[in-house]
Amino acid sequence: MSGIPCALMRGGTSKGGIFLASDLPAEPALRDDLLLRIMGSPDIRQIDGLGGAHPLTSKVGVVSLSEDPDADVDYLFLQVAVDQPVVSTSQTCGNILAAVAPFAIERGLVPALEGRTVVRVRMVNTGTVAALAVRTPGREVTYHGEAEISGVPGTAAPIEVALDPAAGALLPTGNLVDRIAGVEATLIDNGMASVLVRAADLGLAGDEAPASLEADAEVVRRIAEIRAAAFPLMGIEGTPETTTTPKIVLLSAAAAGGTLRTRSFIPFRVHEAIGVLGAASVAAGARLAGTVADGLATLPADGEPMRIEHPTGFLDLYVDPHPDDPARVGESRVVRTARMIMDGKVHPRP
Ligand code: NQM
Repeated sequence: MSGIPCALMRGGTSKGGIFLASDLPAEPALRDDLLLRIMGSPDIRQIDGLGGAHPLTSKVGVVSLSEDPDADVDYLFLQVAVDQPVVSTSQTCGNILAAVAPFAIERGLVPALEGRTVVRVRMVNTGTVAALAVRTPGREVTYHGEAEISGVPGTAAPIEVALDPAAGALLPTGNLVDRIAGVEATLIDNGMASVLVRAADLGLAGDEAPASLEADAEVVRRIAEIRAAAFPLMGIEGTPETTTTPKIVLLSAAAAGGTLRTRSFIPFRVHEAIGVLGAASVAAGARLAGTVADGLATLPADGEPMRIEHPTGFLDLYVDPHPDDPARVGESRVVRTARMIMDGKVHPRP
């Protein structure tokens, strides 16, 4: 039994297998076939693999040294579908990104400095770069610390994440609001292709539990209609069946002192929290006057973070206004935590 070197890590509110690219086949079809067998897909319980039977725990990060002078490492994100034989590269993941930085240090791709080590990561899926500051006392990664993030029990070492603005158009249709599938929507991409819709426009309060939204056949049907209408307008490659974008995010006024309250369809299951880049895209929508968030969002005072409320708490992040263009936004900054859960060898299903 030889097995494949693999770290099982939590990154933010997600979990997945993190691999060195050199430990996986270079050919995408062979790599994807192997990852399906490693994660235990397709199977709603993923009983025969590493996957946790939910999209948030069926994720893979592939890491290698970068040739980009602006980055230390390249990070390819792969979403392994739970119940379909599908592996998608159509999005990146800002939560798993938080695991990639300590992994790169642990594997010796980036030398640890005394105290704090910044890892510059090129997100291969989107072409944008993020800088992550990892605590490295004694030149070793520590996962222990005082940072708390909603959706994860306990505390851990903070990882400060600074995300460049998305490389492509923030508003793919050029409009602040489009009318699609009979509803007003803001199609926006600040790192995650997202469709912002007012919960009230679908007859919802916006405080519904993820399971109750998933169980509501009419809501599920409307979300699918909205996604199908948005898909061709957002310049997303592939087909709605084999991609995981756009995400549909329902907005309502904040209920706990934040900027906005959200419920995110990613795109079939409802997120228990919210994705990092998903939140950055919502926050960008809140920053621009005239989007569907206008009138619902309560913007923070200068210097304060935007607080995106979600089903298990909130995600605080800074999305700077653009210095000279009111139709764009600047850098996004957020604190995440990560943990090495297991580092060893995984034995794929034959
Ligand atoms: O938006 C879930 C997650 C994500 C994505 C998803 C993410 C992000 O929470 O940056 O992190 O939207 O599929 O892992």
